[in-house]
Amino acid sequence: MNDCLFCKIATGAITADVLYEDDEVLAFRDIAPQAPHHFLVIPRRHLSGPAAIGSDEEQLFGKMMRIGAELAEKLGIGTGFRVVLNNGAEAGQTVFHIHMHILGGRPMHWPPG
Ligand code: D5M
Repeated sequence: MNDCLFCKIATGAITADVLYEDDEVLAFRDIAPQAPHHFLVIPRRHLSGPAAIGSDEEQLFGKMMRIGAELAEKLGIGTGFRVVLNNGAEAGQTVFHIHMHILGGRPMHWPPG
């Protein structure tokens, strides 16, 4: 998708503070962190959001979760981190390329806002 911000990050057209990358998945620090550690895990391939996950993406989504958890461990927040996926504007999604938020390094509260 030509106008997708995270597709541009995935191709390197826009720079990001990349924590992990391979041929399918990329993880980078969120530009507006909501916790001491806040990064995003995305697939390189464009997918609009969680509701667009089909059976073809099940393995990829599991991989995104594994990479997020491994990075959390590496950053020292492996015992306490939050995973957030927003689906749709009503839920607070602002970038319509699926991304898994991983946040940690401070106490988390429930319910989330
Ligand atoms: O979250 C979208 C997230 O994307 C939000 O936390 C800011 C982050 N963001 C936006 N632009 C950038 C760039 N250029 N680098 C890193 N992070 C970015 P949502 O769930 O859609 O509300």
